[in-house]
Amino acid sequence: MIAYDNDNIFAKLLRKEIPAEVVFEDQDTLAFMDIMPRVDGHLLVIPKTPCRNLLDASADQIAAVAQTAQKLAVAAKAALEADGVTLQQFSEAAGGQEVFHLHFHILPRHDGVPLRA
Ligand code: DGP
Repeated sequence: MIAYDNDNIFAKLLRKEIPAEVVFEDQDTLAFMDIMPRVDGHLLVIPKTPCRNLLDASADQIAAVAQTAQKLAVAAKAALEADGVTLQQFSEAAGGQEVFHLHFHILPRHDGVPLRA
């Protein structure tokens, strides 16, 4: 496993070195708007503790992030009157990961509206 990089952008965001549009926070997780939304209401959920991706995550980190993701999926679907929700997670560059701190994408979906590239 590749070592966790403390200078990744979400680590900086957790240290409040860069701003974020935070929508939810609890003891273990933080959720904020994606800066390059692929759909209206595109959210990201991250654990507050260091974790590179799903391949590196503890059971506690997965549980915490999944619980927050479910909470926010339900809330976002209701708030945006969406028809469904897509949850995505990319691990390592080959898997499409660009920021190397575990995150789940929450993408509220409306019938017939594709994800932006
Ligand atoms: P990926 O690692 O491929 O799952 O994608 C990373 C996502 O993080 C991408 O949708 C854009 C988003 N992102 C990158 N930099 C920032 C940032 O500085 N702030 C926020 N809010 N989102 C970011």
